[in-house]
Amino acid sequence: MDYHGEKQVKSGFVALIGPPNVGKSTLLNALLGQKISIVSPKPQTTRNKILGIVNGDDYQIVIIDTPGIHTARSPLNQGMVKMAVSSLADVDVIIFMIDISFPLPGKIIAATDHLQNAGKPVILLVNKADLAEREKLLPILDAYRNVFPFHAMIPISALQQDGTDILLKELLQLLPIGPRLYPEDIPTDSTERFIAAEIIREKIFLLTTQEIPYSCAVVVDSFQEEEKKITIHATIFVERKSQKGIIIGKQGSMLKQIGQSARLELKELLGINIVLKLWVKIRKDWSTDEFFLRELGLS
Ligand SMILES: Nc1nc2c(ncn2[C@@H]2O[C@H](COP(=O)(O)OP(=O)(O)OP(=O)(O)O)[C@@H](O)[C@H]2O)c(=O)[nH]1
Ligand SMILES: [Mg+2]
Repeated sequence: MDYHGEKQVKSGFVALIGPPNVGKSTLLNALLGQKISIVSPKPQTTRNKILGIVNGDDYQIVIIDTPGIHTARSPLNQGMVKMAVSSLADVDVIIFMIDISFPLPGKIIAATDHLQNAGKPVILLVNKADLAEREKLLPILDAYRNVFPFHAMIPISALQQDGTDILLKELLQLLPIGPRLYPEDIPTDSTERFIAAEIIREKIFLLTTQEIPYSCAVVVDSFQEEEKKITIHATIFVERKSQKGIIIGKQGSMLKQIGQSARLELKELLGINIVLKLWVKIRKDWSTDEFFLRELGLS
């Protein structure tokens, strides 16, 4: 207890960064024991910082999931990378995640500059260890040992929750002692509106191909809670007319599929019936429109 009577625990902020598609959001959800960050097999799924608050009896770890760091050209992607890098300034510990498709550090050398500049302890995670034989993992760790003085290097499987206990132990060693930073009963600071928009975006990532997921942004226009249901109106923004046709699909079939799977997941998540109304609008070149990107929290 401190003099305010608050229980002292291990508590602090941890940034989760790395290349796209390595499993950062999967890990955040695994540590939380519930899904708050969307996941897809396609790169650049996460666009914003997503905060997950992991509570234990004597710790509170606030983990910030971030967009994948890559060579970004478009304003949308540059905004995403900026968001990831900016998260490093305010944390106690950095987790740098790669997966086994990065056996050599060549592609991530540029990212180590950011780690160097941050001056924080960094834990390297080699994810998707379930896809590799044990003998393949040791040479990967050896190759990375030389590029940065990592505090620890841990092979894990975020999907199978293998190695996450070792990660937790390492994190607890590095975090300072203090009061909890957030109430114990909230897993995230994301609003239900934001999560609803994200889940719709995840279904677009899962159900469409090529450039379509990247040309879509989702905004929740209204979120009305009643006794027995929540009614959500949301707009899917696309950049061009042809994309609108694809999102709507033959006789509305694609939009129906997106709506149905988003609705089912939201019902499960929020524990209440969901009425979901989706609209598709063209907002020409929204991904280069600073004003709109700011509205999406991306600039
Ligand atoms: N086999 C295996 N697949 C995994 C593991 N962790 C994540 N995946 C898969 O990898 C893909 C990408 O996962 P995400 O969690 O979206 O990756 P991310 O790093 O957040 O990606 P961005 O948000 O695009 O940067 C998904 O298909 C996951 O199911 C793992 O430990 N093993
Ligand atoms: Mg992600």
